[in-house]
Formats: sequence, structure tokens, C-alpha cells
Amino acid sequence: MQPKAKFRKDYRAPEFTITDISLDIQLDADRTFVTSTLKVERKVEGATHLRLDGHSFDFLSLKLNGEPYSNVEKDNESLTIDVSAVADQFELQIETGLNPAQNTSLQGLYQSGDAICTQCEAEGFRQITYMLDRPDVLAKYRTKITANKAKYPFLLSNGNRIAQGDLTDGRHWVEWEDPFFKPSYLFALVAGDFDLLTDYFITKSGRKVALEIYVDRGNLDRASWAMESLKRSMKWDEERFGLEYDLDIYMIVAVDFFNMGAMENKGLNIFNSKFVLAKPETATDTDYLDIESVIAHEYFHNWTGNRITCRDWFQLSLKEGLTVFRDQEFTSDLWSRPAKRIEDVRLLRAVQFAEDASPMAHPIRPEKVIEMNNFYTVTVYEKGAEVIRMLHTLLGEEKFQQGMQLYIQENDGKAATCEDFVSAMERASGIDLTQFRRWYSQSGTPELTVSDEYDAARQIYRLHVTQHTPSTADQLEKLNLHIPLKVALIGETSGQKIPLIYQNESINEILNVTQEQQTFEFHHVNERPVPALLGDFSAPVRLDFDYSAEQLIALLKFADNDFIRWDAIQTLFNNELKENLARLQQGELLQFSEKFADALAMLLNNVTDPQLTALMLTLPKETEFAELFKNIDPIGIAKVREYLLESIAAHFETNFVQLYHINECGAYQVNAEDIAKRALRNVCLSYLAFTDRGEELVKAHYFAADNMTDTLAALSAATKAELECRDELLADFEEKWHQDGLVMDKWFALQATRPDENVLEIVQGLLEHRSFNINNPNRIRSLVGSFASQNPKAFHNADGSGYRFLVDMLIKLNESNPQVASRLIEPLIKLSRYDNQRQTLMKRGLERLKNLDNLARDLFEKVEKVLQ
Ligand code: B3K
Ligand code: ZN
Repeated sequence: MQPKAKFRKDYRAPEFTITDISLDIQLDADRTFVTSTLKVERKVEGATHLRLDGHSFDFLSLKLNGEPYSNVEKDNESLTIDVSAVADQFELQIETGLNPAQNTSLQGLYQSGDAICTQCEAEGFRQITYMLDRPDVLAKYRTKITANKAKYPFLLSNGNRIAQGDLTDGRHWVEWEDPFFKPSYLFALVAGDFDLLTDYFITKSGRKVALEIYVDRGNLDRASWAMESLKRSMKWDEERFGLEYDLDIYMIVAVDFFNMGAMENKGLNIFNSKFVLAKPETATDTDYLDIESVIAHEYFHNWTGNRITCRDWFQLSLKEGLTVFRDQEFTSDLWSRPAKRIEDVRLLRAVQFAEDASPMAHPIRPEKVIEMNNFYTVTVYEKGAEVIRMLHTLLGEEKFQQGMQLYIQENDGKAATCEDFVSAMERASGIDLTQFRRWYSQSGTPELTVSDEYDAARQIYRLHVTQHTPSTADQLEKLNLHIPLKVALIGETSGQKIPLIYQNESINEILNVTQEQQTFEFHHVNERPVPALLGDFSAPVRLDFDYSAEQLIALLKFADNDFIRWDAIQTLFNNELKENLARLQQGELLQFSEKFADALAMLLNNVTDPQLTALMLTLPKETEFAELFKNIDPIGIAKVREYLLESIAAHFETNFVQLYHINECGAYQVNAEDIAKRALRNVCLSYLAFTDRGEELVKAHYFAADNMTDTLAALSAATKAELECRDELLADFEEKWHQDGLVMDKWFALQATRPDENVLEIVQGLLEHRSFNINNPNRIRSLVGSFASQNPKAFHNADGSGYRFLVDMLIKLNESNPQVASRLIEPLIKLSRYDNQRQTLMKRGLERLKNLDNLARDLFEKVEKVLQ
């Protein structure tokens, strides 16, 4: 049977609802029994059949109003109960049996190490028991867990602990009650033995909230950063959004086996241990910041996600786009706003733009879904956050916050839609968002083509703006969007910022682009300006303006918007790459242009902001460069990129040495100043690795390091520059850390992205490594995922070996963990971007998958879309 698609337009309110759920869970890794007692209410008069979702368990019994009941029909994914003769309110009792230890899908109830935990979003609850498993059914939960006390001293669920006791047979039980109505996807349960870090937070209204972080035994020294991050998040949400936590307890549990980053279950977050555990020897600066932002993200969901949830899964961006926007703002307020913006834009351009150009293109509010797990995408999340950010730009902070208040007032305790949100913003601000709404229904990356014209005699400057959204796999026709375009004008010779004036009136720096073609006119422009376009990346679009190198250098020198300065150097990098790729393809010699060298020299000779300089000096990754082209030449890009690396290193060796020494830090500390210094120093190291002093310097850096940031920087520099010392360093690292999976993930990822010709062989060998485990998603992502998505040169080897390897892995994962498989397949479904020969080979791989007789719906949805 082929999996069937669901459409947004087919949404119907449920005919029945469930108001109370009482779960009695007899827990054991090999055999768990769940008794679920549901209070059901008929919502639509005359509704005769109640269809409950459920699969992958043994259905043991059903009672209706206390009596065994058999007037039911059961299929592979549901149980339909004939309730035609029953009153409008009734009670169901359902008994199921499960085997968590054998559940490798990591959805529903499963074993992670020695613990047992749940993952229910999006549709995992139905793997535990029969349920109206949809987000618009909100119920109150009471959960009693009984399990062996020695093996599972902690038994956790949502809400407040209301009772507990010991049994005589070595088991104990704990009962939890969650006073808030919630959808089934927010249900959680954890059982295990942990080290526990406790703390508390006093909310702005003076309530004391107990904070608890559960980690594997022996990891207590890695939990404090997460705790501090949580407290900072709680405080920030009170200050910036006026939102206060609502329960008396907030728990976070770190587990090693987890399909994603983390999960915002009410009062009981479950986290991938990668986003909790940190100490200087094991975590990099990036890890520290990532942990803080994921902790914040899940915490922020308590309001945007849990108190107000989604009516249906098509509305996912309602909670995800908004919550990503909130976590981005949190990080920007606490650290460097421009640095955060730049990182986010890099991700958007490299990954989201690529998604728009792929068979998986979809609007932030999808119209059609086969497997919901496939839609937790960069489009729904990051582009979704961009849409919220544009609203913020158009409304300003004050009106935006008024809109938030209204949205919360109207929707608290409900399952809402994206429209509910936009409508609140519209009414609170009085700004017409009719055209803006199209961002929710239209997929694809809009292109803004801009040209200019200067009338020196009349001191008039004009910007001609054209918008065009190319059609996407899911949608041929595109409409004009409302695009906020942030501009500044900078005097080409004076470097002065020119005020924006139209007919003697000051005008806003945000231009409203709404038509296919528009001209914006500026008066009293007394010298030829260089336009700084799309400041702060004010909209998720591709911008095309034909800047000369001189103009880009002027922006680099004079723009006061850091994003614009960074973007100017990006454009210089991009142009340098494009020109050289053309040379390479025509068999000409590669050249390092003087203009480009001038720009870099300017940058290197005026370092005032180490963090920004580090970002500006970072050469875009292969995958970022790839997005400049419709047809990607992976081998050519890798070659030219390496040529640029080497040329920059050779040209500026002295500067890099100098900066490397100036930016040395004392003992390791996680603070903005040191993070910035380390970032700059390690960028310098990455270039210096390609010079004659590389060998000595990198090795010394490695052995002098007192923290993972520096250790990894050295290891990475050695690997990328293929230094002689790299095998010694890699072996040293492996010996030291082979028992620590999270740390080894960094090592696996480096191995998978080695520039060596025989990297695939190495990767295949590592599948047998003592630290590798194919059932752990983190290990798979770092070894197999990094190879397929971060080593394009090897993955796209013309002999097709990279594709064959990935497909072999996917065939295995299709059975054990389809959700992870479906993430891993991404580079393969983007085949239309490559030459015919590669396309043929990629197609062959996809057909192998298609012909499997048990292809999971996750992979089916993607394979089907490509081969169509
Ligand atoms: N809401 C979860 C993601 C669930 C993914 C389900 N496949 C984490 C988050 O976005 O915060
Ligand atoms: Zn989220």
C-alpha cells in the first residue's frame, strides 16, 4: 500500500475530543504495559465512529464505560470504535504492550543507553497507545509509572509529582499530574538512573521554580553551563517578552540516543546530550553557544508552542519559526548581534536556498505532507524565523510586542493557526499585511534585481528594483511579495552616509518592495552614492546588484552596518571563486586578483573587532559556494577553493602570524572577548597550516591547548592542509577520547571530510571503529552525514562510489531509523543541480531505494518527488 498524502485544505475539526487521560505504565525495557483511560466527548452531533491512531504495539484489550467492548475495526494504523449507541460523554480504557528495547526508530517509547524515554512529536504518541493523536486535541494528563527501583530510581513525567511509593517486589511508582491542557505530542516520560543537578529560579512575580537537569552518571561536571543557560533564558523571556514560567518545576534530561536536537515536552524537556553536556576539555566555543541557544529555544516553546500550540501540523512554523526568531533574538541580545545574524544568514543561504531549489521545495506553511517528520526543515524553521523577523522589521519592536500580547491573549490554551498570529500582528499594529501573508503560502527564493542611476545635476538618485520568484518543484506560478528592503546610501568618495530624503522629507531606511518593478527616488544626493542594499539581510532573498570591486571595497570601508560589510567581502570571495572556476573550466591558469588582495589587506591591517574579522576572513564552505550556481561543479569548486586558501595564506602569512600571536588568550573562559580572540586566532591558524610554518605551528597549537576549541582547531587545520603530523594528532585524540561518543563525533566528522583521495575507504573502515554505533544518530550524522553533505568532492566522485555508499547506508537505516535516513538522503535528492553523468548515477541509487519492498514513508516521500 502506498503512503497517502494529507492536504492542508482538508483540515476538519475533530468530531470527538479527549479531555482527560490517565496513563498507568508498568515499565520495563523488554516488556512494558500501558493502560490508558480516556474521557471522550462527542463534539459533532450524530458522529458514530471514533477513529483512534495507533501502531507498532500489541493491542491487548478495550473497555467502554468499564465493560469489555469489541465493536471495533482495526487496521495497520488505527482502531475505529463504533460508538453510535453511546452517550456524548464516555470512557475508554485501552491496554497495550510494547518493547522499548527493540524500538530503534527512537520515536514513541524507546531505550537510550540504560534509560527509557519518549519522543512523541510529531506522531510518536500513537506508538504507545491508541489516541486522537493530533495537536488540536488538548487533554489533561495524569501518569503513573511503576518500574524496578534499582534500575530506574528516577521516574519522570510532565507536570507535578503528586504521589509515590514502594512495592514489595523491588519496584516503585511515581504519579505525575500536569495541570495544563496539552496535545499528545508534548507528553513525555523518562525512567533511569542519573546524576542530578538542581537549582532554582524566582520568577518576576516571585514564584520559586525548581530546576533539575538529569545527566548520565559521571557527567555532573558537564551540566552547569546548561543550567546557567536555562536561567538566562527564563530571565530574558520575562524581560524582553514579558513571559513567565508557569509550573513549579522545570526538568531537562540529557539522553545519548536522540533523533533531533531536543524536545520541548511540557515541564520535562528531553535533550540530545550534545546540547546539554559541556566542559572546556570536551566542548568547543560553538558547542557552548549552541547549547545555550537550544536550551533557550526549548524553554521559549513553553509559551510559543505549548501554551499556544498548533491546530494542525501544516501550521508547524507558527511555533517553530516564531521560537527560532525568539532564540535568535536571545543570542543577539546576550552576545554579538551582527555575528549571530551572519551565522544565521550563512545557514539560510547554503541550506534553505538549496531546499527551495530541490524537489522538496515547500512554503513555510506546507500544503501537502506524506510524513510529517520530513517537514521539520530549514524552510519551516529558519525561513519561518525570517518571516517573523520581517514582521518585526515592518512593525518595529513596540508594535511587534503589542502584537505578541494580543496573540497570546486570544490564543492561550488553544491550538492556533499561522493566520491567528498574522491577524493579531495586523490588528495590533494597524499595518495592512494582506500581501505579506503570501510569504506563508509561496515557496521559493525571491530574486531582487537592482540597478541605479544618478543625476548629478539635479542631485537625484534612483534605485530600480525588480522582484521575481522563480518557480519551484511544488509551485509554478508566483505572486509578488511584500519585501522589506533595508537601504543606506554611502558617498563613494567621502564615505559619508547620505540622508534618505524624498521631496524634502526624511524617508525610512526600509523600502517596501511590493510590485514587480518599482523605482525609489532620493533627493538632495550631493555625490554619487554606493547603495548598501539589504542591510541586516532584511529579507530572505537573493540580491543582484552589479557592484564593482571598488564599490564593494567602499562598503567594506565605510558601511556602518556590519552585515553589509561582511556581505561585501562575501561578494568579493564569490566573484573570485566564479572567475577562477571559469578559468579552470577553460584550462587557464588560476589567478589571485589584486583588488581582492587589496580588500583583504585592508581588513587585516585594521582589526578592531576580532569576532567580525574572523567571520569576514572565513572562506565560504564548498556548500556555500555551490549555491552560486545553477549547475554545480563540485570538483572544480573544491579545487578553486583550495587555491584561494593557499593564495590567501601565502599572501598574508605575516599578517596571520602577527594576529595569531596578538590574540592569544589566558586560561580558558567562555566570554565574548575570549571567544572572539580564539575565533580569529584559529582562522589564522587554518590559513597558516598551508604555509611552511604550518607543520610546526599546528602541532604546537594542538599540544598547548587546554580546551577543545583549540584542540579541534589544530586537528582540523592539520587534516585540511594534509600536514604530516595529522595522523599522529588524530591518533592521539582517538586514544584520549575513544570512550566519549560526543567528543568522538568531532573526530568522525573530520575524518569524513578529509581531502584525501581515499576518504571513502577510510569512512567505510570507521563504520567498524570501536566508538562507532550505527544505532546512535549522532554517530551516523557525524560520520555518514558529514561525508555526504560536507565533503562534496568525495561524495560526488564521478565514479558514483559516494552515492553507492550512501544508498547502502540508507537501505540499512530505512529499517532501523527511517527518520534519520530521511535527513541523510538530502544531498542525493538534489541531483538536478549536477551534470548528466552524475544525475544518472544518483538516479540509479534512488531507484535502488524505490525498489525496496519496505521503503519507509519518510524516504518514500522524497524518492517519489525526485523520480517523478
Ligand atoms: N519540536 C522539536 C522537534 C520535533 C521534531 C520531530 N521530528 C524540537 C524543537 O523544534 O524545538
Ligand atoms: Zn522548536
